[in-house]
Amino acid sequence: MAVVERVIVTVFATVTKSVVDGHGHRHPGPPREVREALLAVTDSDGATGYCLAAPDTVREAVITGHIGPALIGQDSLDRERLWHRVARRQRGAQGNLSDRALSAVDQALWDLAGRKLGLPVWKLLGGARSEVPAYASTMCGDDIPGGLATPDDYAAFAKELVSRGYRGIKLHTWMPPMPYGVDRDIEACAAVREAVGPDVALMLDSNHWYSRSEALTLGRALDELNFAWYEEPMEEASVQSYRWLADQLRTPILGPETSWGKHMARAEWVAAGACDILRVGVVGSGGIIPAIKAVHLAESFGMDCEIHGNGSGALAVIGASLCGQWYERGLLHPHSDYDTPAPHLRSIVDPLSGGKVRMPDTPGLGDDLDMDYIASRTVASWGTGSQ
Ligand code: LLH
Ligand code: MG
Repeated sequence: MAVVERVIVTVFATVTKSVVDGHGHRHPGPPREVREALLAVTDSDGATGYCLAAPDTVREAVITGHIGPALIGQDSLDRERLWHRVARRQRGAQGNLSDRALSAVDQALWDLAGRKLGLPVWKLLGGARSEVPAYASTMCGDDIPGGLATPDDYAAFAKELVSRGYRGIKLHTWMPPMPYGVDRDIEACAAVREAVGPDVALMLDSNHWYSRSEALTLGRALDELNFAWYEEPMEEASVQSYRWLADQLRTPILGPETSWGKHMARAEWVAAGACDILRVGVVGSGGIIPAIKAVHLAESFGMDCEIHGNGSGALAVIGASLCGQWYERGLLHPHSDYDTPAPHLRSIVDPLSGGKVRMPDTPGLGDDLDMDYIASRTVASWGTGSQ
């Protein structure tokens, strides 16, 4: 048996071409230097697994106070047991041990297992499909000329996305702090349907803070436009509001995405009849372990589960099940280049071919980390365990 010997976080400088607005939405921007963290878990055989994360998510107190004590000396292949050891510490951590930290640790452990056993994680998890259709997921609306500033901008970009091979497009329309409401969302959705015709699947992710009546007005328009799903128009803590909405619309309601509560919250949504398609994320919902539980839950109820977000963790879960139709490729924008890897990666994990993305075939999660770049741009590191 090999045991976890150390957990190390390396913070490095890299470059992004996006800006984040005051409400947390990403938009295209000029190149700027940002800090990123690489979490590394190493066992007594010398096997290491990695996961990229925000430096604050895996800050020193989280690693030395919670992750180290839960992992060091434990069998490095016991992903399920170790996930519970970390998750149980959240109750007493006073908000300092987030689901995102739990996810980073869980992903690193899966990466370690895959590298050690010579298998991609999606194979290790079960192996169900080697490729999946990708939908183009747009950035949120903005006021950038030639960007996503008007319904016509969305329509023009949708045509461009179809010409790149996408057979599904999800609009993120204008969110706060942008000042628009339901009427403009409807105009954008109608313009896109008109632009791409009836055969392209369209989805909407809107606002996140509409009232019930606003969400219903918008949903009725989506019914007319034959949308494939309707995502997060309201605060997801109000499960009854989603049940109320789902009861009145033909368009399937998809959720929850941001709700706290891992797979257990998803079970509550299914039991309440609050969604028609289940949603879970690897990064936001606590890792691969809870995401797989949510996927199997949905399958047991004859429902699809669509995985939130892009990246290697999402692909691992999608490749391991037949439940769910799509991979969320994005966020995309007329002014941003999704296909050029960030400087700390040698290639992207999800190139598009014929409207589909193939599962990675390298052992582990499949992120093509440029370790030389990371080493040469390291600005800080911390960790726990024997060095
Ligand atoms: O609010 C945003 O910027 C997007 O909605 C973003 O969170 C995106 O990840 C999403 O919701 N995708 O489904
Ligand atoms: Mg969403």
